[in-house]
Amino acid sequence: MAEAVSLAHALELDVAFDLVVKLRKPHAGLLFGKGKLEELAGILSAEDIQLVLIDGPVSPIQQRNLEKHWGVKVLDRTGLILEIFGERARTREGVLQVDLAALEYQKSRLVRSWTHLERQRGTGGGAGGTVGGSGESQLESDRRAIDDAIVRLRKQLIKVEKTRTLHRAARAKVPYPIVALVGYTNAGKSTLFNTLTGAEVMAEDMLFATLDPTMREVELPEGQKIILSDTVGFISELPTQLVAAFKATLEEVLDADLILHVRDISHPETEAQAADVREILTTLGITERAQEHLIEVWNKIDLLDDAAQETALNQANRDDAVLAVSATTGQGMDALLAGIESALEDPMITEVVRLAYAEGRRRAWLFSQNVVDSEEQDELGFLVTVTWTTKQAAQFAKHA
Ligand SMILES: Nc1nc2c(ncn2[C@@H]2O[C@H](COP(=O)(O)OP(=O)(O)OP(=O)(O)O)[C@@H](O)[C@H]2O)c(=O)[nH]1
Ligand SMILES: [Mg+2]
Repeated sequence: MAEAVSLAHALELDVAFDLVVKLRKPHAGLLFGKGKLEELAGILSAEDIQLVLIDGPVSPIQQRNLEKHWGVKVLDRTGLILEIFGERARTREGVLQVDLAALEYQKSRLVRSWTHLERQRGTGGGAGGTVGGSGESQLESDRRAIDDAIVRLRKQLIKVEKTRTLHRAARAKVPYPIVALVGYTNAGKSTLFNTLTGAEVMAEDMLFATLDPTMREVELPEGQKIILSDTVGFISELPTQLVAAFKATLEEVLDADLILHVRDISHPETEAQAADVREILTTLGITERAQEHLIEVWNKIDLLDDAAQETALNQANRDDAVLAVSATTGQGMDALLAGIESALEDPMITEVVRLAYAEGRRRAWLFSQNVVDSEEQDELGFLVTVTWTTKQAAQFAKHA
């Protein structure tokens, strides 16, 4: 509920009241049972409420019926998140991506309603038949209009993405590894980005403060330079339309040499948030092995009490893949930079290894190391695509 309220605040809405409603069985047409429906109607009119946010999925029919019944606007979680993204989008690509996601959402919610049927053209007797004449219903023409708009947007997006691919290619010529910050919204990615780069990206106690990716150069203690990237945060039940629309942007994350998973370790739901982030990374095509290679940055340790802070620091001491920091006080920044440096010394690389049919044992070794992405065969033997560290590559070479 706290998160739902934060989402509302992200749109600068005044939250008049919040309520957890237990639904034993959602009503198909109205979501709520009769009693609850009237109880809520009473509160809505007493508080003069204009908008009801339902933090979960609401079917198009339920939404329409509830709006009619209560005389207010109803938004579900996906609708709300799309609104926030719509307000935040700044770059041309961001705007196009959000528009596309919103249209996909709208399309999935077109329902046959009475008003639509009444406006049906080309059917019905008499003079009605001359209007439009196609016999096409309003619903069908709405759907077609949305489809047309989607096609237009996709074309524009492809153009913008091409430009960005060029930029990316230019960056690839710079021999600096890319380090990407990912994490749940409000985890402190932008604050960390600012602390590490001296930049002034907007960092606020607000969900989805960042939408468009930002990159900056950072020098590590031993002089190695990297490019650090800050990007949009994740949230549980991130609308699939948004994941799809932002795929191009997020794919840059997949391309990073190292991913830092920034977590708000002081948040009561930190474990669930981390699980959501991992799930979204998987959806984006980040393999399990690549995820094992990422570094977890446990942020906001300044907010933990002494005992919890000690536990976090101990865990970070034991585990190379965990670093405990505070982006606001600067605690742990040196260790973080050093951690990035050593992780980059042994980066994951993907390559194709050729093996003759006689090299069954070497092939078995690859599988035992869990580094195989895929495999093909030709008349000479196996072509094994592997993702591994340089250390593993060297071990494999020794097995020759
Ligand atoms: N106490 C404390 N607060 C922090 C720390 N890091 C970030 N914050 C606060 O957490 C809030 C969110 O920080 P952001 O940096 O905007 O978070 P983000 O991950 O970029 O969020 P999105 O862009 O919305 O995904 C801000 O109010 C920060 O001041 C920290 O280490 N300690
Ligand atoms: Mg941010």
